[in-house]
Amino acid sequence: MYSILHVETSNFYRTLIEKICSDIGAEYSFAKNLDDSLNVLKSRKIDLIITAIELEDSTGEDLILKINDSPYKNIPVVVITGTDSDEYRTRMFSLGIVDYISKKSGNEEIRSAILAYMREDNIFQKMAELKIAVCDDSKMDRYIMERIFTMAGIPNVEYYESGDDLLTSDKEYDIYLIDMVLKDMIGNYVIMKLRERGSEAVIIAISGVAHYKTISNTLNIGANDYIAKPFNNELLLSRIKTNAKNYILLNEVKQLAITDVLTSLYNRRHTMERLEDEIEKSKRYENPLSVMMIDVDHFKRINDEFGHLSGDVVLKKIAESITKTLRDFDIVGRFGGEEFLVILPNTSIDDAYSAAERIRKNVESLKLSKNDIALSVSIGVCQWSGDDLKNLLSEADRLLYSAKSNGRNRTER
Ligand code: GH3
Ligand code: MG
Ligand code: MG
Repeated sequence: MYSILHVETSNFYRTLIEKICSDIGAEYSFAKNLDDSLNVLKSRKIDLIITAIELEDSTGEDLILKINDSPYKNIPVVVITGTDSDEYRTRMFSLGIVDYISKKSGNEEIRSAILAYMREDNIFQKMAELKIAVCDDSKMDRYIMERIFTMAGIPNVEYYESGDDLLTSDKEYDIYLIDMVLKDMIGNYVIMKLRERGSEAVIIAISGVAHYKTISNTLNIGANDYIAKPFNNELLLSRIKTNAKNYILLNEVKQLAITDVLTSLYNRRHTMERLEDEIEKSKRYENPLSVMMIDVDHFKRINDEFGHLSGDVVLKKIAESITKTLRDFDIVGRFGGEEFLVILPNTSIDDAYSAAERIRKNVESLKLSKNDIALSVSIGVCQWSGDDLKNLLSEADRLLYSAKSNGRNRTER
């Protein structure tokens, strides 16, 4: 949980910030003076410090100086104060605070500032899950970077001393930090190779050579950013953070673009794209490929009897059940309202039929808690026989409709 230490003497602001924290789901700790603040910092993990200027026994400035010289120096500090002048602001920012909010700002402004820091922290947590590769032939620089990452609490970093080691390892990373002058090749070659392979990772070039032509060329061939050596720890980290943030947000958007909101399955467009890919793969490797078209039986009745919202719950449950029944590499998409398309790579019609029967039986045994709605699906399943995508889908559809006309809760092949 995101945790805030508030250092303040006014009860009014104490109540205000405490209320904001409880609204946004952050943990609130309180201190009136320097010693209490340090005790709180010692006793629990704090993600953000908010301090006033006038404290019981000292000033916010004393507190910041004390923190800057302690193990807590990386915790962001925000000053909220009634004392406001350009000179004072400048002095506070020069001590490394991240924000300066005037007490004249409305509650909304204070609230959204705190919320923004909380989101930032959330991104940082996600960043800790990213895989990072450092490729640098200098042992010293690898060592420095290792220290920076360790101190920042970023765990998944691997180090390579040559471009060849990196390119021949079959590992993929989310972020690459690549020294431009390696012993065995130039960094640009490594970047080009990574992009050629289709990597959409963040690539940050690092170099002591800072000629504008070199830099612009490196960015043109596919680096996202460039950092000059010798680098400043904090600056290196924030450049990585900024790039990681864009990368995380972009991936979230990409994920949203292929996902069906209700069921979290792939949406129709993405399912079709995947089917095209799988048909291509089957052609190339001559593997069998099968598909299923699944449709919920009498779904209209479920909506009519129990309401649209219960209908939605049913769809989610069925989607979950289908996914659970299949293997990880099978592809499940929501094709229409209550219709699902399943792609089964490397699967013959016999195996696909057995899988379909498992799905059918699992759905049949699903129970919706209070109403005991009887659920079933009909399934058309067929193997790709060299036809194009359209014919494959109409064949699956035709089989689905004969399952319907033959009594529903059936699989036809
Ligand atoms: P059959 O056994 O022949 O498939 O009958 P059915 O009632 O399932 O088929 P029909 O195509 O007549 O009705 C499908 C219904 O699914 C109609 C539509 O309102 C409902 N539906 C489509 N999308 C959603 C959705 O997202 N949520 C809910 N609750 N209902 C949906
Ligand atoms: Mg139906
Ligand atoms: Mg239907």
